[in-house]
Amino acid sequence: MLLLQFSTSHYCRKARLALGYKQIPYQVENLTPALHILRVKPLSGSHTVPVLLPQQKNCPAVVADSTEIIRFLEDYQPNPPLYLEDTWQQKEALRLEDYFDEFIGTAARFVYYQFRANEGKQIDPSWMSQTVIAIVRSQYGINADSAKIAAQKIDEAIAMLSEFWQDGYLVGDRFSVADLTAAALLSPLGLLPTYRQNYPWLFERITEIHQFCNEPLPKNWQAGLD
Ligand SMILES: N[C@@H](CCC(=O)N[C@@H](CS)C(=O)NCC(=O)O)C(=O)O
Repeated sequence: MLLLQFSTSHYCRKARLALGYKQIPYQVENLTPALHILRVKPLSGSHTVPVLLPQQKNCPAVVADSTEIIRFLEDYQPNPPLYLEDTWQQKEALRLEDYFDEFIGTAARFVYYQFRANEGKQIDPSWMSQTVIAIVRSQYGINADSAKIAAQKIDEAIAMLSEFWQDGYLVGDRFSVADLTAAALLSPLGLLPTYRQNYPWLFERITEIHQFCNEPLPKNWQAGLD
């Protein structure tokens, strides 16, 4: 299998966590933001990564979008499962996956890039990195005001997670697509000292999930503790 990705994208991390959890061998092709469209658009008709090319008999040639990738992987290799057997619980897990995809992953992007352009500039002050950050901020309309609204959404998600994650799972009594999605899409916040200091349990859980999904933690993960 070949995963087309941006190495730093948290939605691509979500796909890698699923591949790693199921211990499916895969390779990655790292794309350059903006130029990625030339590679991705003809394949999926869309402009986003991740895109998975299963390269297997009796499989679709292209699976685009992290949610569709997990749906495909669950069918391709059901064990260990990311979906839940109980119909109500499974519906709830998919609802939470969608909530984290649509509201929290996008909010984390705002908070993260606002930080990287300001207090977190020293993490990588290079021209290359700051140019990518400037392009992303302009593409999504990230500024102090929009980042503040995003931070409120993140606070709500963390309040919800504090009820379930301190000693359990988001749905039912085992790990599911909901926990995986929350871990992937909140992982960019691990670089922000305020979140690391205020919610140590959150990052312990994200770390644990990376370990059993066989996925390295984000680069500079330690910088959040400095
Ligand atoms: N709903 C999509 C979201 C993916 C997404 O937003 N990917 C971003 C990177 S984090 C992207 O490809 N941005 C480039 C673009 O929009 O042109 C998924 O879950 O795969």
